[in-house]
Amino acid sequence: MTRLADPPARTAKLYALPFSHPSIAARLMLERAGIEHEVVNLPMGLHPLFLRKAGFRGGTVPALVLDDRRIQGSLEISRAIEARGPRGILFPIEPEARRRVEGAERWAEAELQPIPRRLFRWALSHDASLRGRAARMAGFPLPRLAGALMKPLVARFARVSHADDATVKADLERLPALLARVDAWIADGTIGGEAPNAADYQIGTTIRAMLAMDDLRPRIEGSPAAEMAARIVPAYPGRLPSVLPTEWRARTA
Ligand SMILES: N[C@@H](CCC(=O)N[C@@H](CS)C(=O)NCC(=O)O)C(=O)O
Repeated sequence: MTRLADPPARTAKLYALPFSHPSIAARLMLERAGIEHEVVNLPMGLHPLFLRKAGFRGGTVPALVLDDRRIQGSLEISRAIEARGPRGILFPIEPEARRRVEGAERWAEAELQPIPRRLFRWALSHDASLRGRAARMAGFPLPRLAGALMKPLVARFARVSHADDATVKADLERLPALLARVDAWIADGTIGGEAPNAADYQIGTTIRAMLAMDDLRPRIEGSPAAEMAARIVPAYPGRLPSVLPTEWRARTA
């Protein structure tokens, strides 16, 4: 009997935003696992509409179509890639080591990942010229007009991520303790090893996003976390100029 050839594996499709650190994490994990993929960069601000149209339930990137399944969220994506194999590509095979990497990844997604997003959204909601620049970088025609139209959208996104003065100030207060935790994981080998794991991608891309922000970089550069992040993402797409009031910035020093 003639055996039908396996159908060709379909190219995975990653829906992303160019400056989105979890989107960059998802792309790097696909590359690490050698999964052929296409990246679809969505227009910032309108991305939830495009995601719904593409059949996703939620409105956030990264969102991935892999083997005809829709997977949304960086934690779900790392697990789907690991499950597809090769085994051990993103999580250690040894159970205790895996538990530590999962814990670090989960913590980083919940505690660390929102910090650069919140600062970026706070900045966008306070600075019209930045909105214009972001619109231009996102490829909108007529960036000044797009920047103006973005104002209500930015206000909405700032609200959902609690990008208000009190929360951004609290993030700045917490930053040294959060970074110390990352440095401790590098020291004990949970992350920062020769072969990056899922927590390296989650943490490294977030720290790299922070290093691209002029208000945060001075507090991070020179640390083991900064060195690890630069290895995970050698060049970050974009840079956020200093936006914080001077007296807030002093809190990170
Ligand atoms: N924590 C989730 C969510 C990621 C997330 O919030 N992504 C942002 C871009 S960095 C987004 O798409 N936000 C849209 C929204 O807040 O509606 C993950 O790791 O995938």
